[in-house]
Amino acid sequence: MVDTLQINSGRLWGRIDELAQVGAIADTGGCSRLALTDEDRDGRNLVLTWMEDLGMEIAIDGVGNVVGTWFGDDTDRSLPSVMTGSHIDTVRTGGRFDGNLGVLAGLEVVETLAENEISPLHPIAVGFFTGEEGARFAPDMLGSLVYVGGMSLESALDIEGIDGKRLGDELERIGFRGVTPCPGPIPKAFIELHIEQGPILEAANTSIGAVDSVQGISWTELAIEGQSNHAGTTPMHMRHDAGFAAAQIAAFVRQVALEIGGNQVGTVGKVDLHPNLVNVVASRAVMTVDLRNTDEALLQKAESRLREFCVALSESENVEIKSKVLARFEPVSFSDELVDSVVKVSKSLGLSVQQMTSGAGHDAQMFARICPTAMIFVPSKDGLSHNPAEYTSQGQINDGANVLLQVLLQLAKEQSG
Ligand code: HGY
Ligand code: MN
Ligand code: MN
Repeated sequence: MVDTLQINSGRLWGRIDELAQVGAIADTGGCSRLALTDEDRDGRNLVLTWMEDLGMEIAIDGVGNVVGTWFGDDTDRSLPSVMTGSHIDTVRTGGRFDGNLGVLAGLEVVETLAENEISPLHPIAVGFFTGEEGARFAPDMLGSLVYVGGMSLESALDIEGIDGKRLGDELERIGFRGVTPCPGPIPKAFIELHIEQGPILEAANTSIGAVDSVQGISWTELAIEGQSNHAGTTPMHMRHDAGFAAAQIAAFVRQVALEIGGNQVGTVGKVDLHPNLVNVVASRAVMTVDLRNTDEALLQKAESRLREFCVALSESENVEIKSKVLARFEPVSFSDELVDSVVKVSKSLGLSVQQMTSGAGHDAQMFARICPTAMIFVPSKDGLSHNPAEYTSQGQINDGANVLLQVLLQLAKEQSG
């Protein structure tokens, strides 16, 4: 009986642990696998092995997205896949669940169907998409953006990383410059399981989040040109201090987020000073600003407040400030019907569930451009993520993966259309 089918919790937990050993951060449960590094390559090869062991047909596209497709004995190969997946690249201080859970739970669903000889009508595809974090090569959700046709392959390959490397060269170097064309085949539907990475579900003591939207994202790089000078001899009124300007901007980002209030958030996560020495007034600062809001108009307001602040600051400090957009995605809404099925399946499994938006960006928000899409969240302990101490219990993982199993089965066993 498919309704009572359950995933193998121990097997999924074991794979999460095994993948977390790749790029493991010592003395923590976390891992560091920035996109297209050796660690990412090793993680990719491990997951590829698991896909091959499941007899999946593997497609690697020009930007390194990997999609494994599984066909049951009675699957109609002419039908579009029902797709799930996420990412296995991490931030530098990554946890073991962010992204990895969605990919490995997808494989677990396939293995559960295969060992129970259940053959859905539609093929089931599990993907991991290149550079979802955007931390090394911006924007975030890069691979899935190319997969859905939101960015050309050529422009993606020419993206320069924070270390000056070219994305296409790194893809070649790790052996994941595939030949499958981009954009990729349009799935019947896309459903992604992910940890919440925030405090909402835990605070509400709710097991499942039925995610109906993703907030807007605005990433800007600011390059501030001042003048290096002696930290001791230069009178204060003669300084053009890029370090001071960067600090002012970081403080302003916090201030404008609090002033706008509501769902507005903002942070400065990266600042590089030059020459970065104790006794030299910094001549140059390169920094990033991450602004987000569920409301597009308010996000634009935050962006224009930042621009105005930078204009005033460049005059008062007599520095030049140049800005470059690293990522800009408007808020995205998911398919009501698919969100509803996440709610219904959760309830049928006796799980508490609430509808919610996502504060983080996800590959699903790109698939929402081409097919019915939704997400399933499970709680994050203390709301922590992008931190090696990120944690979700095995029971909570189990709940989320069983919801994914049933939603995928519903989608895959019906006739399309
Ligand atoms: O930045 C994000 O929201 C995601 O972690 N890529
Ligand atoms: Mn993620
Ligand atoms: Mn992340």
